[in-house]
Amino acid sequence: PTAIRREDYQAPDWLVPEVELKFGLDPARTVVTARLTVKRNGGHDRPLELDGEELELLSLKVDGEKREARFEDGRLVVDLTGAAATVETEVVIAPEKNSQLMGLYASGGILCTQCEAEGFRRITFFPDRPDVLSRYRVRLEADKARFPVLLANGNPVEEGEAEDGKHFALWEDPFPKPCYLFAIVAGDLQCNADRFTTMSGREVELGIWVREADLPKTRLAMQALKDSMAWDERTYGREYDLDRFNIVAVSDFNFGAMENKGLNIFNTRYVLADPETASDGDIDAVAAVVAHEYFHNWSGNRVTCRDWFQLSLKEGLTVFRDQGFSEDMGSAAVQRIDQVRTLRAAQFPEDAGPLAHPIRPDSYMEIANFYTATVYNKGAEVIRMMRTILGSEAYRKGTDLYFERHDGQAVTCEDFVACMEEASGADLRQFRLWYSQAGTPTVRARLEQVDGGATLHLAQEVPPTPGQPAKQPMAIPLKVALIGADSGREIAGERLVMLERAEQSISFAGIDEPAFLSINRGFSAPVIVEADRKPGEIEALAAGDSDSFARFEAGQELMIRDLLAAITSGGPVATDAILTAVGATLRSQSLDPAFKADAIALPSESLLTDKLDRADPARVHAVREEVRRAIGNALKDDLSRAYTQASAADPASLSGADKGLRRLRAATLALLAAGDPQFGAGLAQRQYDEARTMTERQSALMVLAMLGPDIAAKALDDFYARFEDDPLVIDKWFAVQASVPGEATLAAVERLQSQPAFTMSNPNRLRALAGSFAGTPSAFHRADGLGYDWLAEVIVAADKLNPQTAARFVAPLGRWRKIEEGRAAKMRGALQRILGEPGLSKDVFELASKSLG
Ligand code: BAL
Ligand code: ZN
Repeated sequence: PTAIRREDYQAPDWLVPEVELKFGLDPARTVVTARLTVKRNGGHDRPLELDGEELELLSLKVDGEKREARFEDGRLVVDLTGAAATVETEVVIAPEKNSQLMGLYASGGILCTQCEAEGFRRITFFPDRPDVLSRYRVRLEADKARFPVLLANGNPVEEGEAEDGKHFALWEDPFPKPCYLFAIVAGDLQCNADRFTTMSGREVELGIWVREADLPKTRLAMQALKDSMAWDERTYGREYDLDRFNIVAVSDFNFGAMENKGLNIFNTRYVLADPETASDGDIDAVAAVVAHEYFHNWSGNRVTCRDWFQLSLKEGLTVFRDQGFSEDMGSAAVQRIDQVRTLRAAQFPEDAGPLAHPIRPDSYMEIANFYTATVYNKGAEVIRMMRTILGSEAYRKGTDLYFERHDGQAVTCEDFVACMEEASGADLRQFRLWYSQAGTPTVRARLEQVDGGATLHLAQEVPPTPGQPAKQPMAIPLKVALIGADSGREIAGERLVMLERAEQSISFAGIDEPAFLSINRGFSAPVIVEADRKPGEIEALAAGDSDSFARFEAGQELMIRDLLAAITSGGPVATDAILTAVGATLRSQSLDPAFKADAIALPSESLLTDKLDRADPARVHAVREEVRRAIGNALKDDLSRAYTQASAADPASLSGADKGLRRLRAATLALLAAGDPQFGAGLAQRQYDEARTMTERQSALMVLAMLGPDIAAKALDDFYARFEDDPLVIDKWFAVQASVPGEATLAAVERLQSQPAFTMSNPNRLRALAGSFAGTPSAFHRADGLGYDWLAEVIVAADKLNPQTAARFVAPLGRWRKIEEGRAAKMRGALQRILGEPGLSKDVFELASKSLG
């Protein structure tokens, strides 16, 4: 496979202003008739080239005349003489055979589509690129008994009966859109219907379409949708624009959800939720994803991407928008900790590894591989930094300008930044490096105090990444405050420091008491801070930094310091500072429970591994367990008290306060069980037996599973029997067992793989097993390398069905540079075996070859 490069972009030779599609829907044999109005774009004499994949062409006509088809490099080439033409094709596709879940496919009796990024070419011949925008008119015809509901983008125009027990529906979307936003659905679905009145008084019919049995589980998603619509009006001045907004839930889905114009298609996982079957985390994720997809209506659909290198234009911005929604709907402080945790777990390793790429990549073999934490989450951090630098008001002026100027266009990241500059008057020339340079910058900080003043010395370094050996200094916005070492109060209030050079010093006047440095408050920049700390400084900040994120961060820094010292020295851990910090957090009368839960959690094994040179995962696990045990033992009384208090959460309530209590209950239970397994087993079993919510049940089940298979057997059996008919909960049953630390987990995973309920063809189920296993370092990194072999086999087998989902499991093997040489060699061996497979997809080939790199 060859690489496609951003710098090679060329405007399309032909535009397609109008598209008329007719679907004769049948799972085995669907006939798609397409009538494209094409217009020559500029003064060239090149033919029209149409992408197509796995299409059986029945006929081709140009301006009503039959033509012989000609193919070059897999594309249908149509010679045209004039400035415009009508091109008609008739093709056959087989949705029920489509295991890639790209294009038109069948999921549990429902026919549905996924076109982003390049799935539309699996439905009909078309210039499948995001800068070709068309108005669509779509006629669907299908058996009425099997497919009573027929949906497409836009507004419904007509419906009626057809021959042989069939019926039809005609839909029109008045907004020109790229084909990746095309969608249709046919199925036996029921609707949770509601309405929303927009800020200008337009009535919108809302529908969430699911299988009848799932209707009661759509209430929370509907509420989230209405909240999102109102929030986008309030916060960004963005109003919905069609008469209908439909969401459909399907069980087999590669992504979390998809923002097709007026017809979002969702993975059931992000629609169906109630407290009995979904954890609080799942419920929050439903709201965030519903918001995300809805917000795309402006950031992505009305203004779209010129080419796929610009993916972060819509994804970074939309993640930032959904983060803002979640912050406003819940606790902003806790949300920010969660966001940073996600970034560190998923994006920092990407930026530090062989797959590192800028948020606007320069090249790709398979675009599906670039729906990454870098493009999404670091992309969101880049937008957030712009808001921090410009201020909220100028940022909003910038987005207003962007949406107004580029409405109906396919544009670039550069266009967005230009709007921000124009609206604010700021100079973002250097800031643009965030779009082009990969790698997480490290900022070294040292506070020097002399004679009534303080100087902050900063230095930055951006590490080399594949294809980018040398980097320029970035523009890094750091929120900084000084905290009195004795008084504990802010002696220099928060200010924004712009670090723009490799080294820079900033003065603070009137500082006449010893000061501690609170830096990167609120995580104002996605960087790694390495601060020179005075004795007692980090402990003091962990106990009382006035910024709640910085306080959390100081606690983490303290834990990381002591854990890493023990891991590298080979000796026991000095736990005093950790115990003091965790104890104080647990006993605090002022901290909110959700924050407490975050603050007492130890940094993950992966995060510790990332900070080490060639780590031994078994050693990392052992040291971390030793600290968990020490906390559980030494703070048993504090933990028990917090556990009991947290047990007062109202099971019927989804308020932030009650969710926070449940979070703290789970965190304290896990530590109690680490300290005293027998006591913990009793407590967890009781919590399981008495659970009224999935949050309580799942956290108890996880603790039991970690205590051992015999201890967990009863609860696992009960869990399966209780939720046998609920695939999303059975995914949890798989995930819990595959997430148990230790080398014995592989055998359990192999047994789970041969369960009748396991299937590789369902991405959620595959992720529940393989994703959970590969995400559990002490299970995956067996010294004998069999964990790697297992994953490699799964990747090869899954690749034959669904390359996009299979490729998602390659990255854990690519982290070999971080792991001690014995295991690293086995990881490389597994990658080599994958690459040796004949017929490997582009998706897996690209990631495996780069990972070996
Ligand atoms: N556009 C793909 C799914 C999402 O990011 O919303
Ligand atoms: Zn998105």
